Amino acid sequence: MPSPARIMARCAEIARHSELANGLTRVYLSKEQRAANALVLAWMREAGMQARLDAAGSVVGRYEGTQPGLACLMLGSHLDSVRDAGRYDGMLGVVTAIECVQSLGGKRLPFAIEVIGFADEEGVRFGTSLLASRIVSGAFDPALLEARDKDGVSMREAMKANGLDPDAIGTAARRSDELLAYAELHIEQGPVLEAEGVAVGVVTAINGSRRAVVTLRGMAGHAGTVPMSLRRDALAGAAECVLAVERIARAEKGLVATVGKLETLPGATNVIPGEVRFTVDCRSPEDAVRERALQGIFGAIADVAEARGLDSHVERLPDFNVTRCAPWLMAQFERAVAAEKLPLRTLPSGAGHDGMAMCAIADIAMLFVRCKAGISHNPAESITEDDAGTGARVLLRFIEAFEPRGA
Ligand code: HGY
Ligand code: MN
Ligand code: MN
Repeated sequence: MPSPARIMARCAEIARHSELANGLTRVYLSKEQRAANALVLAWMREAGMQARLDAAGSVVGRYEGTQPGLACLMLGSHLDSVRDAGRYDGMLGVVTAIECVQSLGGKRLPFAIEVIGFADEEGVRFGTSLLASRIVSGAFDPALLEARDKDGVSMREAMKANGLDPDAIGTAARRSDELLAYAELHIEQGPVLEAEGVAVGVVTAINGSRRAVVTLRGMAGHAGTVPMSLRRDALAGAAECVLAVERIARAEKGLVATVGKLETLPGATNVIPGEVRFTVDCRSPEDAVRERALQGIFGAIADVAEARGLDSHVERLPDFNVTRCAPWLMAQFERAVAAEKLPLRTLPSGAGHDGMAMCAIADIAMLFVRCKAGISHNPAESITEDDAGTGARVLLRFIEAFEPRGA
């Protein structure tokens, strides 16, 4: 049986690899990620898998089926984190999948199992989410190799510093005939399961999302000499935009929009901000609602810029439409939940996940595990050892009873 204690201990152990002295931040291609990858590679081998890094730096473990080379049930999640994160977002899914393979105790199934720890899902370092799963699903845009992090290091340079060949990144892509399905265990990151006293939930769909980077340019000036009537204050304009984002999102049920990052230039107490760059993250269970809201947001930004004599530029980042989980896979998770004599709860995911990219090459499914007060992207993120065990037992039942589509 899977060991809940070992799952919790391993999530704690990975969490120690952080660029923060007190807290967890682990970004793509960092030295902290190299250390975490080494741990996960060792655990995969201990569980009887061949384990390797793929060309993008994601960790991949393979457990052969009854004969070598069979198509695989791919289980995964991500090993990077947001800034000042919790220790379960991503890591729980990878650690639990390894624990389930270990629990097979050498038993071979009529399919292979692969466990993948995606190296970059949050997009903290280079600003683009689902980077590693888009590479695996063949949707990588090579222009991203020139994206630079906050220190001016390009993805290309960071890959080389990690011993990876940027020009070989395409070899990490997988063909759809190699995968029977992609399944991910993840904390809910929301309050529903806890509110209803349910340990696990079967995900129906992942809300669609779009990110954008907005730049407002005004005129830097002396804080002591420029009269208020003559200012083109980029930060005051950005403040109006942030409130417009909130107002537009509040007007529609199920819609959420967030300005998570805002940079002010030149950033001195006695200088009127000449330039501001901020992010917009907009999501909805309905694509049309999200797109309509974004048109409203971009229109409000243009109006504020015009009224204040600011220049505005909106860079739209890739968007992901609502991603539906495959009913044939949901049914197999529901059977596993029933076999554990647990109440069944199905629910959508407000958070984004790698399945939004992996659906390009495989049908996807997700199993949520209850988390305390729904808190996530926050060091207070937590789960109970009991729920870690419940999630693992349901995932193990799903694996052992897995029937490829049309079987
Ligand atoms: O942003 C998200 O929903 C995910 O945590 N990357
Ligand atoms: Mn996350
Ligand atoms: Mn996540």
